[in-house]
Amino acid sequence: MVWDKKYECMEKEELEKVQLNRLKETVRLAYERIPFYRKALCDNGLSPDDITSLDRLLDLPLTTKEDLRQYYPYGMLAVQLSEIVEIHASSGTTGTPTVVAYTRGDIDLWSEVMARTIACTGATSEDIVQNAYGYGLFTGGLGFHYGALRLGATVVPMSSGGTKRQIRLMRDFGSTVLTCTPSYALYMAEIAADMGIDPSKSTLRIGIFGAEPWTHGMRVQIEKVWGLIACDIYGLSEIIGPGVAVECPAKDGLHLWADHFLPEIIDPETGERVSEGQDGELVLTTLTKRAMPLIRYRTGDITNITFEPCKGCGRTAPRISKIKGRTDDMLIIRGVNVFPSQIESVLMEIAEVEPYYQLLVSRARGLDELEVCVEVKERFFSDQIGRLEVLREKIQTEIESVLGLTAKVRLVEPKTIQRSEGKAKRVIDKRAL
Ligand code: DLL
Repeated sequence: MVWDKKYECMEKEELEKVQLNRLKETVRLAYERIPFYRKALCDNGLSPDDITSLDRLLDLPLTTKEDLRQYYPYGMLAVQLSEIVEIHASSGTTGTPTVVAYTRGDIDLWSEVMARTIACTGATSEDIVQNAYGYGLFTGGLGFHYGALRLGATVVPMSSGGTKRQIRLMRDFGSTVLTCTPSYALYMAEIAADMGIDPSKSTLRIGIFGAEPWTHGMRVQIEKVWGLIACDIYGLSEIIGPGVAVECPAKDGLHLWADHFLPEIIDPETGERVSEGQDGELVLTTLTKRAMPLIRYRTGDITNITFEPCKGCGRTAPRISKIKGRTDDMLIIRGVNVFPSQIESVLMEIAEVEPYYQLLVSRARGLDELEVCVEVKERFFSDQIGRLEVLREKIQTEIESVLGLTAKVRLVEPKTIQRSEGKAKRVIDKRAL
């Protein structure tokens, strides 16, 4: 079902008109209410009246996470604190947390884009949505909650964790849609099997998984084990939370709601825009948010964009490719740039291993080393040592030939790599410890 046909299927020229009008309002709001943006515009000799075309966006400065941190906690608000009805924050594991705030109107907007997002995967008001994203300061839980309510579906607000209970209630309630991180979806299937419940026989028909990078290979595994259609959802707290982009069942890129979030792809090194289809960093400008409008916000996420209408569903909303990784997650191992997702792609093609792995980066005698730890399927692990050695070498050669990278491979026993109920920690960088 198309939730909002007018905007999801709008012709490009018409969409650009909507975007320009909304951009003008956003820039004016930011200029008048947020000292950071007033200064940034003045420093570039610009006033809101200069935004006469979408191209003028290029004259506006980029905003970074560092800028938001500097104005912690309320310095980026465009409204009085009394107008704020809800606050979220990123976990802040890498520094000061980033705070995001919503007016009542912003919550309404979030509910709307999330209803659109959930509907885009094929879910309807008839569905029972088991929401296993964490409720709390993380935007996943409440974002899905508001969206499912707006859609008119039945929401089961499980939050993450309590995995056995999740599985029992899933069976008792007959949940048809599961929402959680892809790594948690896998873990839940494993626990279900341990409980003697066959996950592929569950009532689930759709999974809406995101908040962390995951490859197509991982999708195949999850779809098989649960017997559902797994759609990728993308979003980030600073922009609104989940609800920025999502796949339709054609799974050919994530539809980005460009009437609310204006996308650009830039070269992360030079800041220049790259052409359609080329990989780069996603930059987003909010077009309809009141409490914390953001202009040209650097997401750090690497993707590419296409404006071709979707052959699967007919929506014209532009599509971004699955996120490859974050600019700051890219590993540079002896001069070779590699994203963890590229290693995941290689591993998912190897039949003898489980979809559980971890990357350990260290430095020995001034040289970076990468060790790939991956779980081996039970029936192969009990095999003779010789065969395991052959498997180890096969994985090593595969990584080398696909990525041009020499990595050590360590095969570990099933169920030894830590499981995740939220965002998985795939990389342990000992160089930073
Ligand atoms: O993760 C919002 C969210 C909740 C999205 C639930 C989807 C589902 P943050 O905690 O602020 O917000 O983290 C945002 O997570 O910049 C990406 O690096 C990463 N990320 C989010 N979705 C995806 C995805 C939420 N589908 C950061 N694929 C983003 C890859 C993702 N990375």
